[in-house]
Amino acid sequence: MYFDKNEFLNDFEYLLRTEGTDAEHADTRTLYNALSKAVMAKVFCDWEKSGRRATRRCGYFSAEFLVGRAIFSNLLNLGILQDIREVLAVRGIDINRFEEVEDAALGNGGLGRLAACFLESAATQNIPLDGYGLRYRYGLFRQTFEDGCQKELADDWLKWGDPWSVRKEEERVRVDFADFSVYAVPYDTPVIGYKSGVINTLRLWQSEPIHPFDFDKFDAMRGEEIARENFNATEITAVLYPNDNTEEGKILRLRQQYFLVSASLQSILRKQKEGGRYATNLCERVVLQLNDTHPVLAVPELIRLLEKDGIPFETAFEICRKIFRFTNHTIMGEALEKWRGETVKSILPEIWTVIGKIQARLEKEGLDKEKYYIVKDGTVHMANLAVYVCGAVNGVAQIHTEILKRDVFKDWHAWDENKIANVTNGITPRRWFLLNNPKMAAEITARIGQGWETDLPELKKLAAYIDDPVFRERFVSIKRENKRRLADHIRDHEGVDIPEHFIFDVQVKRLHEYKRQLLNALSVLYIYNELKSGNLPDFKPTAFIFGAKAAPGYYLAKAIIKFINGIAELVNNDETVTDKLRVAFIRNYNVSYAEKIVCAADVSEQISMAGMEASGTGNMKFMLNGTVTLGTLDGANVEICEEAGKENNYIFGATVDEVATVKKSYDPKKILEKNPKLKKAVESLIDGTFEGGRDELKAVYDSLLSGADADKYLVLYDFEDYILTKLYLNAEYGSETFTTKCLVNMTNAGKFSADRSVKEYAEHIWNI
Ligand code: 26W
Repeated sequence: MYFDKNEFLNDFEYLLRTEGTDAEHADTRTLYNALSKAVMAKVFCDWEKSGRRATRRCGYFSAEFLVGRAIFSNLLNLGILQDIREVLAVRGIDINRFEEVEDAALGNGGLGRLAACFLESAATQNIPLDGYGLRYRYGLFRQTFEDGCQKELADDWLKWGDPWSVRKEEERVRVDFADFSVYAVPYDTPVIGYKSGVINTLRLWQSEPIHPFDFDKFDAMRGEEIARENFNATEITAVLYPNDNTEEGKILRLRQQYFLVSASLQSILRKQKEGGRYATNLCERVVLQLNDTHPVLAVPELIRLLEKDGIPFETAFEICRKIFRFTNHTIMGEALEKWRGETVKSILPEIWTVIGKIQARLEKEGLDKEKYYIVKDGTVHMANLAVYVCGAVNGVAQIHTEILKRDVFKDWHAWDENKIANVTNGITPRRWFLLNNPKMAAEITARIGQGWETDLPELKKLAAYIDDPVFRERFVSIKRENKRRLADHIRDHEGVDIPEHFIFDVQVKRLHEYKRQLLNALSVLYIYNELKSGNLPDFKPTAFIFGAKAAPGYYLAKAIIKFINGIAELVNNDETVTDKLRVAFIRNYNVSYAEKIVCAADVSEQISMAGMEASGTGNMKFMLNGTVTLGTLDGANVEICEEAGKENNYIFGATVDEVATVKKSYDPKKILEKNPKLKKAVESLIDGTFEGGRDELKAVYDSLLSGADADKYLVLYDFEDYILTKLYLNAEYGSETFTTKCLVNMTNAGKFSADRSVKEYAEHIWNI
């Protein structure tokens, strides 16, 4: 891309004038929009070219794309971040002002962020991958706390404008439901590869009424009808469902899913028709990756569309097998989507008919009906539909894929043992290292040269510097600087002071029982009690930093937030421990906050019960930034240990096999009997230690000790090993050994680049 600073400054200032302002007077929003639009004007040409380059492309169908803030990452990838910083400085504008711009949070967590990383990596690696998703009016809720309880606020991300997208009015399509129809209007966003010249597309669909304003109806005073049509249409893409890992068979969600896949398929088919080629040739040019079950209605919808064009069912089915691929992201039963047949039938009757045909085809294969079904007892099982039809299915980390084969999809695996494959997740090292940790990146480049940014295993060359005192000193002091920056941010935003010499022990991720924030919380209380009793004289000062959103309807998750906020208040207001202990629950954890956190952490807590976390990707971000993992042998932690050595991390707890054994005869009460200090920490939930939230805390207590499923996630079982490992880490912190462990992790993070993941998909799954 051609770039000239003076020319750019002219463009930028011209755009400001069209808004009736100038660089000196414009507010952040106006500056942001003018700057972004000026950059957009520069990329159009390359964008156009990239779109025409490949004959075979992959479409990544996903209900979520958690892209975060676009501006810095786009400038970095275009190679003009420094230039723009200077151009702005000429007019007295500090580029960091744009940190005010809110994230596009069109996703819940891991699955949505993975989709965003994959798009960036694909563009960087010149892989023709386009995203297809939904343009939610409101993204994931903003979180605040009131009396320690989570409160949700609407995420009005569009108030900043959306200068990185282009509305493609002429490419709109109609989507029909049984009861009404709507338009789907695409907004295309460029996905800019890192210094690759390649720009792919993220296409997000917005729902709109067919008759924006119907004069006939208006004249006939049928205002209510107009309002109803407007509501029906805009409602579909109004808001992102905030559930992560729990299924909630809501009709509106079904509409969203169908809207996404119908619009995307129609626009893809339309392009194939334009090229004078169609249907059967589709298989040569298009492959579609289904990101979990959310877009799986694409399967019957494609069959429906092909049948309409005169292609027989069986041929259409074979086309689907060639075109569709499916990724599973969780083994949690409650997250495997199911739809009532009656619901599907009433809203999408033609889809219901096609699903019936697929079920009939499955029955003809002569398999055991108890094991192989798509519709059973009037319920549609979306994962089974995906596994039956898609040409390939994958899990997201080795251990997860093994569990899919052995357990979740065991019968399907027996039916076709070549269908299930593994592609371990990855993260983009551009956003998660170059951008958020530029000083460390510069130190690395100074030693091993450029190239590692797009070939992350090159980091292994750093092995030669791990014992170099100068390099070690640089690592420690840059980490210290990052910690200071995070501490400033936390002080300004959360009102908690964290001295930079404290150990920054961090757990940030969605709140879920299986992720066991409660285990961490209990350990903090335990340490607090021990400090008060004078039992931990050598304990090194530690700040426990939490960040997590709970699904609004997830009672226990919210109760755990309340509990942790209670602990924070107790600890932070107790002068007898201020020099040893701080607790901060940061508000509204999101992508931009994560960028500040992962380069400043000393400890990365990845403590899910073994077998539960499909992969995790936060774990990779911390590792890459030179942070040790305090974790279980779960998800990608297993592979982190393979790469960096188990001895260089702090691994504890029951393994997948042990979990299975323990669960056969588990009595959490017995654990408390044997461990009075743990018992004290647990009983603080009910003994009046905390004011307020009595019912919530009691519910947390009961989840550990009452009923047949008490302590489902073995919090109490794993506690002892956890606290010992945590204290062992605390003892090692600050030593040369500890610094070496950090560096060994950074050096061996190469495998976890999303560049590697997308290349594996391209080669083994997409055949691109
Ligand atoms: C229908 C409700 C629902 C919502 C979200 C069901 C399932 C989900 C996702 C599958 C949850 C999710 O984000 N899973 C995470 O995916 C990441 C990317 O592969 C993994 O790293 C995480 O381990 C996994 O929890």
